[in-house]
Amino acid sequence: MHAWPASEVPALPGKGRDLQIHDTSTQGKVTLSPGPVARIYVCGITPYDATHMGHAATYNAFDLVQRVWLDTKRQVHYVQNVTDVDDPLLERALRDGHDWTELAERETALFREDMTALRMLPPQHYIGAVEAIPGIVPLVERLRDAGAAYELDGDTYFSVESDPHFGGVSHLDAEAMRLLSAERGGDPERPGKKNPLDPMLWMAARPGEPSWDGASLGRGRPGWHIECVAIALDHLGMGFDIQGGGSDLAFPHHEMGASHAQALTGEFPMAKAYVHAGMVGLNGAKMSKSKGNLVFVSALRRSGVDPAAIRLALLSHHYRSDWEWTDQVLADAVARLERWRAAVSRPDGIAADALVEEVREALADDLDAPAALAAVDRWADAQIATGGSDESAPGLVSRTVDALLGVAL
Ligand code: 5CA
Ligand code: ZN
Repeated sequence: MHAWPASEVPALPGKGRDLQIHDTSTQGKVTLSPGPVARIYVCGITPYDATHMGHAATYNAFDLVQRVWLDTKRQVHYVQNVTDVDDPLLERALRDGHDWTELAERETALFREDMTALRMLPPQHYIGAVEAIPGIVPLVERLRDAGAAYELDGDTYFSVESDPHFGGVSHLDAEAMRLLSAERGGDPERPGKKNPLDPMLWMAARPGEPSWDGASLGRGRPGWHIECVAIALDHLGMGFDIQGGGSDLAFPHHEMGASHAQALTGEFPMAKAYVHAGMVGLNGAKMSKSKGNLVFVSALRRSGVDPAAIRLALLSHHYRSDWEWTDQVLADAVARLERWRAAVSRPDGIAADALVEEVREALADDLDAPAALAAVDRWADAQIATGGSDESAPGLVSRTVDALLGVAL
């Protein structure tokens, strides 16, 4: 699949610092020091509805990761998937009488537009589940042949007991795992499984559903976790720097994915850090396609909201916190954008070299975007109040805000 166009990232004077980031698996901050090419996998959308503020906030967090790494003069190898075949997509298409491929294509196209408008840097590899199937089948066969997977009435399940590190991403107890598994696509109640938590790797063809040639597995379609593992291993290999997504992916998705990859390769860990963004809510509940309490990026854009203001609204919350989308959040962002634009529009200004370092420091410390915004606010307020004599300052601030925060002033 094609991704979306990249906006230019201005080069800043000097060099940023290495990223320290909270890793769910070690339950603390880790300092990542990738080689010349940093490697990141971010779980993509299931394209059955438009991009909402929760999605946008999560992708914003991982866009900041890229920007911090680029500022350390590294290259970034970024991979993202599109879950373009899965239960929720098929269910929505059936409910609305749409063709599931058309639904997926339409919503993926809209996602690309939203990401472009928000200046999110694109992945180098943007891969759909359907196009990954030829790579998924042999992985499932290998797991089965190694005794890490088994068949149940034609379906193939992964055995969580085959990975000695299972549980090490999310650190949940058995009961919490069982509840979340039932809530998030698993089937802990199905009789005959070795362990109720075992997730499906390959689902045998069901009447009325799309299916693909699965070689010795029979016709069917892939499970959700193996999709991301196949794509990540194919394009990044083991031991990549970050696997990212919202906190609702820690279990079962990232836990199971890590176990699949570790059982397949005998190596540990799949990712050096598992990074999770908080959940954005609306009216007291997590914003979610299934609940329908949504604010769409595309709807705001259509109503004339500047995408830079949407981006500032996302940046005004720490990526790890859960927060609520409100009209006030957006109004504050619109006002901030106006203030910053007025500040960089003065012909001269207050020297900004220290500001560049403050923004760098804030982001390198677990992506503290609110601290970065506060630093720019201080500069902008002083600039509007008094101005200064440094002719290069407004341009430098503008480039800093663009390069590190993805906001075009
Ligand atoms: N296709 C899978 C990942 S492989 C999936 O979870 N798709 S999704 O469309 O449901 O979500 C895409 C991303 O947005 C995931 O990282 C998810 O954790 C994140 N996300 C979903 N809802 C919210 C929310 N309310 N707040 C923050 N992030 C969210
Ligand atoms: Zn995923």
